[in-house]
Amino acid sequence: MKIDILTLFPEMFETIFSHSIIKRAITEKKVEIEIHNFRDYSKDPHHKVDDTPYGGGCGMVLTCQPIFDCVESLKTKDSKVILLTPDGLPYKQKVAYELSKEKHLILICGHYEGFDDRIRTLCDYEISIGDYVLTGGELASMVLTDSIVRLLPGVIEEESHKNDSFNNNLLDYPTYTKPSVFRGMEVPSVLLSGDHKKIEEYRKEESIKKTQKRRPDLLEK
Ligand code: 6GU
Repeated sequence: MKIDILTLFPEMFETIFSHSIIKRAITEKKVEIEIHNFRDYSKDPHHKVDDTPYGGGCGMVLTCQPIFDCVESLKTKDSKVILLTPDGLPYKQKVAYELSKEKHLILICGHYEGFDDRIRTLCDYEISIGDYVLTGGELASMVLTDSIVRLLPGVIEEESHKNDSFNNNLLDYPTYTKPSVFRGMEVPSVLLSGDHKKIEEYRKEESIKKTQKRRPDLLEK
């Protein structure tokens, strides 16, 4: 998979993908991630990328030209263009799975007070990562990239994302490791029993109990 990210703040991405699983996915060529400063595409003599809103109001609005030119220079028949915006569709694990099957993603990070609404015509999807407002789409594009790359074939064992929270609308069961007693807190004895059928039942029950307690909305789906 190739992921192109359009931003005015490329420095924000310098370390985020240089660690752990995403770093390994890049080294092993499971994914290629490229950061583009769309200011470089501005045809304005001062490389301006924003202007005042028609109709008045406060703040500056991202203009069409640099973003259109940047997207059009990257886009192929295999591309899906995604705008990160608080008024987009809520991002869910199911969407991450769907996007992980694509060959090429182009992520556009909005910034400042907003963007010219005609930029939406470039996009296949508009996505929000939650009901709160960020200063820009950069963090959101990092969230999408991380959650999608871990699902690419060979990046982590499929067995480990089969049990992820939100699969089957259930939260994860609790896990433990050595020692079996820490400061008087004991690991549930069933996990030490070696009875795999019982362990599986216990985990399923714990998943359901936790979901009922913390996220009953998931069970209603
Ligand atoms: Cl994608 N962008 C911004 N600016 N704020 C957000 C968001 C995105 N998702 C939730 N809040």
